[in-house]
Amino acid sequence: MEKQKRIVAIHDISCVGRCSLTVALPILSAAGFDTSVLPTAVLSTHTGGFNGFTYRDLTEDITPISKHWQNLNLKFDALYSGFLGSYEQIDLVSDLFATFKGENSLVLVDPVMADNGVLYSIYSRDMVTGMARLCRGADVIVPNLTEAAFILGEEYVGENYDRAYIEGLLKKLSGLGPDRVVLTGVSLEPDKLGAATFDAVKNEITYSFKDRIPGYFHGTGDVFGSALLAALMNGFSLDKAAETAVAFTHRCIELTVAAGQEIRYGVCFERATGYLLELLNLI
Ligand code: PXL
Repeated sequence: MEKQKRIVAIHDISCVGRCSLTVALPILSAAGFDTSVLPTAVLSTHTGGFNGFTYRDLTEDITPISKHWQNLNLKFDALYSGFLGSYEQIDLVSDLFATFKGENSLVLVDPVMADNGVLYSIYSRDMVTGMARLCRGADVIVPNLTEAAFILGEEYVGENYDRAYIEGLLKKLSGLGPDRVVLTGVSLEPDKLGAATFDAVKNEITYSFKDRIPGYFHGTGDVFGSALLAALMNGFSLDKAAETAVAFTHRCIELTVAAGQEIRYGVCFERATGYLLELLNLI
């Protein structure tokens, strides 16, 4: 039996409303990885759809945690960051990447900060330059179209774009540093939604789409990022990993709609775990 790979997921804990760590940890664990966590903040719920959520920023805990891990000589096969608790965490997380990655480790940054043309209300504008900086040091980045435009200092174009626009974004984002870019929430026909990828080493752009399910589903970026990482860590190409993540995320949304679940609680990814393992060729 081969050695188990170790991943650290650096996201917040939203106690209620599946997203960030309550999504990344179960998905990566189910895919067979030893998954450690570094919580960036603790919220009573996520910020999209619940009023009056509590917010504890855990910035102060990062350095002591890192020091302890250094004493343990820890290294991770993958480091995966998402929602950060403060602007100050940008440099702390950059340092974590440098300290805890091994020679063949994968650094995946999801620059979680905005959607639908709007920066999350808890963040100020400096988070945009911060996330752009964090992306420079990543191997793989997974922005949505809003985050991509913001990182590049461009206007958000809404639904108003074509294939050339997407390919421009992919190449410009890769030009910042990461060899592999996955753009989420891409739609080139009204009834299809999915992702576009650029692998700079292969100089290859690919697309993966499924039928669009109307609505806005919370936490799906984290479902997508976790499935993408699980596939990459199983040796899938970027193209196949994105296809896996699109198929899994689509199935999670489908099951959520079929079950009539209240949308703000996130998607029923638990019920699609078997499907993910099939997609990953693990069962
Ligand atoms: O899924 C992204 C995310 C993560 N964490 C928190 C959020 C959101 C999206 O709204 O509010 C706290």
